[in-house]
Amino acid sequence: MRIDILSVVPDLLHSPLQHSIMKRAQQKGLLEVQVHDLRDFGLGKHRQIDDYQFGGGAGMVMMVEPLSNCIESLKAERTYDEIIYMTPDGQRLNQSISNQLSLKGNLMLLCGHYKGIDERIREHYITMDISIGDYVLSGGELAAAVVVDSIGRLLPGVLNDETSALFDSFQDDLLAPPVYTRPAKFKDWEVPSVLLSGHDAKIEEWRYEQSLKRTEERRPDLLERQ
Ligand code: 6GU
Repeated sequence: MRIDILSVVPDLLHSPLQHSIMKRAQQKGLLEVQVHDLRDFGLGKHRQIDDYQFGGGAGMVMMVEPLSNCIESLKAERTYDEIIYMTPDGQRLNQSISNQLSLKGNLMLLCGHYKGIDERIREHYITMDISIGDYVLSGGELAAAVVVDSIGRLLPGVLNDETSALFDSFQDDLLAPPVYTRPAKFKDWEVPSVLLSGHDAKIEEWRYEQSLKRTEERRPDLLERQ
């Protein structure tokens, strides 16, 4: 999968995608992420990319021309399955959306800033709008990093144990069960004995019960969805 990210603060995106699982995904050639600096498409001597909004009001708007030029230059190279605008007024990201996006070939993510982008870009290029939750971030970059991470780890071959994404919280609309590692006893805190029993079927049953209990207690809304 290839993901192109358009940003006015490309540095914000470099570090989050260069560690751990995202690093491995890229090293294995399963994921290619290219970050594009919108300033490179800015107009005039000052490489202008934003301007005052028509009709007045505080806050700058990202201009149509630099955005269009950047998007067109990428579209000339390949076909995009989705051109996604990262915005608080988008569809709220969930595991189901990440699963669907992980099946695509080429994605473009456009990070908004300031008051947003000229609406004509949304009308003519954007095929999907994503928000990562009901709060406002200074820009779409951190949200884009969240999207890339959640998609990247789902690509076949990225996780070491191919099955492990299947047991993630949310993958079946249940939260993940508690986990423990050595030692089996610390102070007088003991690991549930079933996990030490070696009885696979009992362990699986216990984990499922714990998932259900945890979901009922913490996120009953997930159970109502089923
Ligand atoms: Cl995608 N962008 C911004 N600026 N704020 C957000 C968001 C995105 N998702 C939640 N808050």
